[in-house]
Amino acid sequence: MRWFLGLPVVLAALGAQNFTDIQPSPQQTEWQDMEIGVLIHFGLNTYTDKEWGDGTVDPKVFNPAQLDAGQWVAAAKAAGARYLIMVAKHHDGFCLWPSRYTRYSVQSSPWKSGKGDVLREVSDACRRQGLRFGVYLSPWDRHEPSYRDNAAYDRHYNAQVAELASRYGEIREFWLDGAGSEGHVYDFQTYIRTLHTYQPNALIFADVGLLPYGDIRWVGNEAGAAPEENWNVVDAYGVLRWRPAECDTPLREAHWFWHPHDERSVKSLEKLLEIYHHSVGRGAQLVLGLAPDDRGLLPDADVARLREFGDALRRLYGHNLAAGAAAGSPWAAALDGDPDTFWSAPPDARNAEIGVRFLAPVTFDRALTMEWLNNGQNVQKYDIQARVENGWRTLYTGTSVGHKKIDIFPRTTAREVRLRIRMAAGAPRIREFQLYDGSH
Ligand code: FUL
Repeated sequence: MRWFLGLPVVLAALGAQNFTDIQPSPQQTEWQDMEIGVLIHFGLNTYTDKEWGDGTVDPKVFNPAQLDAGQWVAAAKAAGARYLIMVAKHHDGFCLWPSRYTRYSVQSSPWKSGKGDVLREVSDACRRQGLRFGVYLSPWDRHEPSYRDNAAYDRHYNAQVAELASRYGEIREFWLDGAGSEGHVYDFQTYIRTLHTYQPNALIFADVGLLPYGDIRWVGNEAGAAPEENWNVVDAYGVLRWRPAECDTPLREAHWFWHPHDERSVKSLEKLLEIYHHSVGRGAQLVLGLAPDDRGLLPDADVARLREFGDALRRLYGHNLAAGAAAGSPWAAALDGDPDTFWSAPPDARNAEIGVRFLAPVTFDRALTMEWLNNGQNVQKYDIQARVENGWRTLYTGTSVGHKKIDIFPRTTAREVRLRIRMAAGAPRIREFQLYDGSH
């Protein structure tokens, strides 16, 4: 559950907003292009077989003798992840960096004789291997004594935000998780102002109650599934804003932290592909939860599954058949496999058609469509059709497209395929229309 009930929401006194006028920020479109990230949980819970610690565990249990952040980052990359969010502090209050504002941290652990800094190791490894870095700092803190006093805790949390934002280089995403915080009032505006002072490009992930502050929204479940109809602009307390959805789901069934003898709960490749198609394939972001074990390493089973997942994606989406029909086509910018170019219908058009004509029949079982979002999300209704012996056959009928839409249908062989956009809120702009054969 992630609700901040009783959060005092300042309603922006804005005039009437029009859905189709809302556009993403450059930081948001850049973030949407990353598509896959990981969220890493590691801390005292790793040593106590718990998902939620109560803040009383002695930091002496924390001693990851083989900690290797480079291994975590390499495993995430093999799965296709482009960013990593590190849980710097979970609900138990234990800090993975040496904070000046508490002793409940790595400083009080035997690991590296209290001189270690997990955040430093992870942020360095991300930069070395080319992943963007983000942090999760739980507002709910079951250890910190000042938590009982709202104003005192605001000062504490805000000081920790400043520490994180000023010490570890770029923070791309800042996770505000609402779990456990029912009834507590936080000064989020000040926290975010502090964050943005040091990190003007950081995007705020926020769940339901925090939506007014969010640049990225929680999709609403931990199953890794966005709705088939997925709009980037959502209304929060009367304020329309671009807030793309992020789908967070753990690699191991229901477990964010590592637990002993739990290899069986590593999700199957088939399950992960379904999750991918229900998240990235529906225009949302996928964030897989990874959990290093008590040695400080991702277990072999998890590393192997992440690689299998990445390999499967590279195999499924490695050969775009539509690119073969790009040369000389009026829709070449949508067919060329280059997401930096797009085809646009005339400004007044509210429907459009993109045709793919091959010299010889091709066999495919899925289409991948991407909308050019800088001017807003427009497509509302579309069909994917193939010309077969007795005319056009509809292979798929969809609603929204957004960043990316992957539609899987019965394997079909045809020389002509078309994307028919039947309704759009503004001129349809298509970055990519691609075809793949996933069953070869
Ligand atoms: C939830 C937390 O309560 C879980 O422990 C985990 O951190 C997940 C990602 O968010 O709200």
